[in-house]
Amino acid sequence: MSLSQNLFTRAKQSIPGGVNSPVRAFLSVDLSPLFIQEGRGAYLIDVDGKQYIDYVLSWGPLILGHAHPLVIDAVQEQLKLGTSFGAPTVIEVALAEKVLSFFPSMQQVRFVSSGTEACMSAIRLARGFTGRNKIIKFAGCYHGHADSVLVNAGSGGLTFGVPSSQGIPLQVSQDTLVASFNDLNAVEHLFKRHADDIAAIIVEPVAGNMNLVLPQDDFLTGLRKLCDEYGALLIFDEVITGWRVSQYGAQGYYQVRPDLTVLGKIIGGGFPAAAFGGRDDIMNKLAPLGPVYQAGTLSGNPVAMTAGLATLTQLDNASLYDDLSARTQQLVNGLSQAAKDAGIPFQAQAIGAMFGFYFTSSPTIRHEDDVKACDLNRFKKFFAGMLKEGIYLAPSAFEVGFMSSAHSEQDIIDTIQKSKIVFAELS
Ligand code: KE4
Repeated sequence: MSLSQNLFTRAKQSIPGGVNSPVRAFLSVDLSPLFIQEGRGAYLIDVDGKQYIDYVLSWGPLILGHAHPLVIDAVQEQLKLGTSFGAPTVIEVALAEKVLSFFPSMQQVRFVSSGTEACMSAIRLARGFTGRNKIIKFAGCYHGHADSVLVNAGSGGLTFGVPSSQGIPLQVSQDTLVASFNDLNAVEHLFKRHADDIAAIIVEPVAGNMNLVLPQDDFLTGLRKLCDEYGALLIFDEVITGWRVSQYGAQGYYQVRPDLTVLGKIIGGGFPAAAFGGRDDIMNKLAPLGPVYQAGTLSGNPVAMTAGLATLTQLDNASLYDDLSARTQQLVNGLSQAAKDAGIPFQAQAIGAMFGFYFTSSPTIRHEDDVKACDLNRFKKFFAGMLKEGIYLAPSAFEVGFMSSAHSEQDIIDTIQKSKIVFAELS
């Protein structure tokens, strides 16, 4: 038994499933999870001392890699001043200004402690602003685990084949309308049926919780037009895509302007932080100015704000994104060629510093059903083989991979080389 396996047995005595977030349990890949001792740049070191090239990066936040010295130094200085005050600080204002500088669609931003909290608050704000109740989401998209969006959810909800959680009152889920990603006709049909009661569409503009699914040419502009036509708000959940698909998120990459944006992961630089923001007329509805209540003990926590600001300060750099995109594309091209050489039906794609791969010969991945039709057993074997070779991928066929500026050219070459060994075992 490895130390990780022993620790997992111990963890299950005191924590449900031995984990504090379901996807970490490695259930969908039928393995025991690694317990991590340290993160260093592009690498994870587990409690048994084995090093892995990490393409999960804490599920996206660590675009600069683990323990970036500028982030660590800034946080250490802040810690000497205290950890939390429950009062305004200059650092949260500085981070707010920095966030707004990347997203011109946002005139104000409110910090919270998780993407779930940010999505939940953005939806409440949209309902308060419009006076309407219903929202439209997309099958396979994940917006955290608040009741109103844990319907046909992606990520863990999809990984475990339990698209809708128990414990959600029927009357809550009835206000959540679900369409298929990339299906504008389905969205228009919902608007025609519920015209004056749809408060908002919430969408991952690039889906990252049913594996990577890109918006097809007119999808995002079509959502914008429908929201304008029917008086609903367009909410872009950019918890993954913010500073990931480009330094200006998916809204910058596709040039589509949402009314509200949700941000998370990278914004906290590895600490618990998230945010939601948008136009003044919408944000001014929020307490203490307006009637939509939202609050949080650790919202704007100075340590998390410090880590976020230290991170975002490094991201105001076009050449960094050129390098990230090039490295991600190099990885995807290398994996695709290795699979082809081994005769394995395999597709892979990248956008910015995120990537997805699929065991299928179908060249198009347009929505959740296309991903579910892929060979999930082959994914499991590939995941296990790569882990054995020291490559740490997301332990689910419904998640994506992430690149950091700490990944070297040699790391990419090594990853591709090791994939050749694993693909050969699959053929
Ligand atoms: P958190 O509450 O986990 O901080 O954020 C929820 C969330 C909201 N929106 C999007 C697009 C997200 O991807 C997430 C969280 N992502 C998952 C995995 N893709 C986090 C990993 C986990 O659940 O453990």
